Amino acid sequence: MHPIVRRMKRFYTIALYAVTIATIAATAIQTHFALENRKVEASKRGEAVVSAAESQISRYLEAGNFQAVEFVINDITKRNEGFQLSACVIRNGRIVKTVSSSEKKKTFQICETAKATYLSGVSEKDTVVISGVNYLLNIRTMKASGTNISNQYLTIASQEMSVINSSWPEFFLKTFALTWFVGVVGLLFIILPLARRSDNTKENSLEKDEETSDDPPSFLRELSPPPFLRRTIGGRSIIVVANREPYIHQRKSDRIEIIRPASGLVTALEPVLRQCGGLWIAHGSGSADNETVNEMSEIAVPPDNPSYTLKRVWMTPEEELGYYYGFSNEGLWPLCHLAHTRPIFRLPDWDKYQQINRRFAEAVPRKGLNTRNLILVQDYHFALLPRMLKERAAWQEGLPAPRVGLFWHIPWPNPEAFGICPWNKDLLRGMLGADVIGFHTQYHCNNFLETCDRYLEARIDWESFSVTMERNESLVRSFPIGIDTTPVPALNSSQIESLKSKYKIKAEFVAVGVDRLDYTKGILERVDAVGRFLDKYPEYIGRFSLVQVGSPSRTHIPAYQYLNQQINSLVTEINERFTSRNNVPEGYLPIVLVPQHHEWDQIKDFYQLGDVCMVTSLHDGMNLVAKEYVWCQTPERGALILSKFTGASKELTEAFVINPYSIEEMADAIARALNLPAKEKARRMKAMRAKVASHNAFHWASNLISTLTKVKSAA
Ligand code: GDG
Repeated sequence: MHPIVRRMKRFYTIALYAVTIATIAATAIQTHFALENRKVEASKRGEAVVSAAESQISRYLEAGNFQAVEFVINDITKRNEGFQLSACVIRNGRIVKTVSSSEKKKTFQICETAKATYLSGVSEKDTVVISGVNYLLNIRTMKASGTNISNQYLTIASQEMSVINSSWPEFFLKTFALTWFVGVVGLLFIILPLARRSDNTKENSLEKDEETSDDPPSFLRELSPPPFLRRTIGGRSIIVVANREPYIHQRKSDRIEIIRPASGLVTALEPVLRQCGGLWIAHGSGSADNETVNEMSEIAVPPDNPSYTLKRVWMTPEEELGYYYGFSNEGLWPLCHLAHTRPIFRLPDWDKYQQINRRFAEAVPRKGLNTRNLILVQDYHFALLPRMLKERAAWQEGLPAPRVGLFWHIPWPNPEAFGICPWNKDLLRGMLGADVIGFHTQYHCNNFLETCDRYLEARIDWESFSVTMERNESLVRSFPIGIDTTPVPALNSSQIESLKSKYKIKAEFVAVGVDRLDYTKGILERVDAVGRFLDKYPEYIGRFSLVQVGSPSRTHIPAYQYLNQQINSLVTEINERFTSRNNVPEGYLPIVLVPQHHEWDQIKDFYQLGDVCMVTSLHDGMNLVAKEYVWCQTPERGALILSKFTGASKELTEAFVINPYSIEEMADAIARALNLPAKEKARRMKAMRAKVASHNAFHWASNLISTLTKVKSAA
């Protein structure tokens, strides 16, 4: 949500409370004085009328003209104003007693007074005339004989007058409702259009908003954790264990460069630690990493505004080769992704995997840890770590163990596929040391439970979705991950043009792809689909380009080296095919490949360049690129093509959901996305944007953490 809109909402809520309280007070005061005034005025009017009438009555009574008396009294009553009551006792044709209300007295008191005064000394023979005028009630007048009737009349009058007394709350409520309604409607009329205007302005030009705002621009602003996350964490300390570090120090000749790695895990988790503090334990993989830490191998990060601690764990190149490139990325990565790359499991790699898991377990501090601490173990690099943490000697010696959560960022395969791994049982046993095991989708949770059912002697509870093994119960839940939804400044058209000229993009229509160069991301299929699109829709030759941003990844692994070669040769082939024609603009390339790492600020710009974003993964736990594009691109411009094999496709249903194995389907989807009417484009993008905003990285962390804080720790 745009900060101005957020501020408006906050202001609106406070204003609402203020108006309500002020209205209550004002109405009470107003009611009091208005009623008093009315009574006083009514009394005065009534007094004047009645006293004039009384003298008439007494004259007529003296003359024995009861008809005239009745007429006068009726006349007073018809005026129906003021509350006054008078009672006359007539004996032998003379008024022997008159009781009249006095100014300001409440009428029921008057009635009571009249009754008391009148009843004393009145006999059966006496004639009684009672007249009453009341501005609310039409009190009848009476000429009667005897106590009973008069008494009855006074009782009626008395009861009716109590209505006047109850008119205070009634009057109050009416006035209050009216004032409150006027206040709120007024606020709505002022604030809502302002809020809407500010939202629209943001879509078009966020920079302008920020110029006029008192706050610093959004990209400089440090967010504090949203209240729901602060509540969930409730003063607990968080320890993240992940292979990838959020900041890598790299030596570049005589200076040190800080790099933010291309990693979905870092994208989602780093904002959480940045806002909540804690400890991030990761592999120190940069060439200058050990020059920048203290004797505990720790460094405060982010470098420009430290808010949490990064602790680096060291490993030799040989260990990295076995644990990271070997077992994790040649074994588990292809095992969990249905991308038709054969997993490779080697015993030495398995040894290194166990060894490094143990080293990371040792890096988790022992001192002071108890059940209030939360250890969030990340991903397939650390399947053994949860059990190792639970078995640590210190905790067995009586100290309560901290709660351990394991989040698996990649898909979980079916039991047959997982059975390929020679150490499948060891991996499962290791994972089941965690109190909570999370996946992106329910489908992966189901696969996991079925896998445990197939390979372990463990109690599987399909009702509570948990697995109990060796006294530890692990809840298995889906926690779809999100991104940091800090507002992104919109580029104006001249910035977009200069970006195009920087990357030599000659086309009118641009599709973007942003990926780690990985065979699971369907980059070859995407490039192929662009070729097919230009074949099928030749009017776009010279007018459409795919800009493929690719961050080199796991380049030590032969499968990745081979992928890079394949991408390069397919891109070259397609570019040659469509640029050898006569009528294409000079310098035009159907596919602009940018195979290098970029900073986040540049990635954001690439997203805004894309009329279309292509996410064509063959298999993906979630895929954050899809969410980032939806968040960064303005709704009027974007369209998302999204593989149905991503976790994101379960949420972003307004995308063009495609099968990346169908080149035809992808080619047609590009055409449909480019030709989508602007209104429909905006509708789809806005709907997806709302979903991204309501399930951001903080919601993900909050859900995971709150589940973890609720479980009963076994140790
Ligand atoms: C795993 C799962 C799951 C890309 N190039 C650069 C760069 N990126 C950033 C993107 C995005 C992230 O990398 C990639 O996100 P993915 O979701 O595609 O993630 P994977 O790395 O495969 O991660 C995946 C994810 O974990 C989270 O749970 O969604 O399914 O495979 O944020 O913007 N970032 C920078 N420079 C680049 O050149 N800085």
